[in-house]
Amino acid sequence: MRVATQPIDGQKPGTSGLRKKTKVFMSKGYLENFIQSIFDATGGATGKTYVVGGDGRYFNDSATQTILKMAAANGAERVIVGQNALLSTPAASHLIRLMATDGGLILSASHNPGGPEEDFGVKFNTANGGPASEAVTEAILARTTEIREYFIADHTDIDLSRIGTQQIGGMEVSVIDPVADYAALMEGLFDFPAIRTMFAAGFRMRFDAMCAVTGPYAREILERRLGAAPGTVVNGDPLPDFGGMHPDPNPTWAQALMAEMFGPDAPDFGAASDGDGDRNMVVGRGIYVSPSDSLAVLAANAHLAPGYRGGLKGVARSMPTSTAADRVAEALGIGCYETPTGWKFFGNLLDAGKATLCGEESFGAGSDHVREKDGLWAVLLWLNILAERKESVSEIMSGHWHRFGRNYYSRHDYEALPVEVANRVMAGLRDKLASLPGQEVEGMTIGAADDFAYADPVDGSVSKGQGLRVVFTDGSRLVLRLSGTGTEGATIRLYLERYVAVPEGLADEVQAALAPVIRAAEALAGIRAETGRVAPDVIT
Ligand code: VG1
Ligand code: CO
Repeated sequence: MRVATQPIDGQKPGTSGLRKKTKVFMSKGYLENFIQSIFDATGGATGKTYVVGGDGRYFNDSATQTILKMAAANGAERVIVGQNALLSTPAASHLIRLMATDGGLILSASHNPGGPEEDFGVKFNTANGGPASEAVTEAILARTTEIREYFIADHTDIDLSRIGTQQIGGMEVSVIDPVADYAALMEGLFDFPAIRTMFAAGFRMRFDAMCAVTGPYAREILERRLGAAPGTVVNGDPLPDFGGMHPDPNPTWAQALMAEMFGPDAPDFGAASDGDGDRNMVVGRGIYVSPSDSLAVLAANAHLAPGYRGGLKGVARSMPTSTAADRVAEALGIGCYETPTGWKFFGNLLDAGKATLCGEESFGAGSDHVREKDGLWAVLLWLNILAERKESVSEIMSGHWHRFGRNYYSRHDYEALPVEVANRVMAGLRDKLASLPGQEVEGMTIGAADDFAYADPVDGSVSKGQGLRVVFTDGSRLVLRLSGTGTEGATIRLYLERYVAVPEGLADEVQAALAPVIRAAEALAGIRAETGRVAPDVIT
């Protein structure tokens, strides 16, 4: 069936897909226009196969039905969909590759809250399993501005609870177990017997799935296959509103986990994942591991896991992520790449075999096993390392810092700012960048300052305006950029880093260690002065 439509403003994909208020996505033609634009901008859907699934948030199921009917009407040959429309982002990436499909549609606004009053989102991944490149998202956006019609099959809803094959006209719909293939992939990468032995010997863990998509994956892998005690996984049932929680695994939003890990009788290891299962937070007994440090530790120890025994080809990190991983890459004698924020920039490096491990300061880590960051993968690699080294998380961190030095690191988020105020702060700093080198602030000398631009070493494409950075001669850094995943106002992210070659000890207060850099940021960018805010909304 052909339906006439009109272009809708603002369908511009951000850092990771198109995210809007759920009500906006549910409004007439909104989802349909965007999906049709994806098909149109990528050469049509005729004869193609896709993977479809989402994180279980409100509207996930009916959006999936719409997409299935649209794929059928656009001539697709087959769609593989997770049972009950569920698929974590890394599991979807794996299926796209495993089944050699033409791409996938992932329904998620990731770590943003879900529900009728909250957020919804759609990500389009290409045949390599990774997020669409900027060139593709720009073509999709261009199509949304000229779209006049979309196609949708007049068909009853598919029973997505029933595993097996059904038809919509000439298109096959394969409803599959969302967990099985992913769990098998993990079993091939990690030493499950060694981890199982560790659990059998009394190792205790808490995994907070935050009522999001990772629950069924974590229960199957941690409790059933690895023998972790029943109840290890909490908040393990995906709920349309994530149980009212904010499924963002950081110390602020995963408060209950943090309290348990820092409380009496804490388990040996704690972890949490986000809405769509691509993020992870790792906590030891009484010690929080920053994502930047986690990436460095994973890089330094990955060879202990069977999947990485041959060593790493290289490491890549987003520009705002701390340089802790760079020190490991240097010691290992492997390549190190610095990309803009967002997983789409890692795809080429992974495809070209330049990098094996990638990571972002925003609780994302992953490898060349898929083309997305992967929360549970990071947790399993940590478990494999713990099982091999037979040390606690704090012993591993302390050993790492003594060997490589410590990159104190923190991110300060100022959320829901009026857009013009946020833009003014950014413009203020951007305008003075050229004059900064050589200046002294808070006893530190500025060595370099720029607006980060990235030239992709594989395809030569250039991405400009990826964050303002100020680097001091002692290796300290501050970075300022605007979030590209929010749905309300603007969020300024301030990233802070200070390197200390000989760390004084584990107990060091990170914010105190970063105090001079925090003061320098205020002196240079004046976020608090300009916004009237007295403190960040979220500190990670
Ligand atoms: C944030 C993070 C970024 C991450 C992106 C998607 O983007 O900072 O590192 O890749 O979310 O993650 P932004 O533009 O708001 O800073 V997810 O878990 O939403 O797929
Ligand atoms: Co996510």
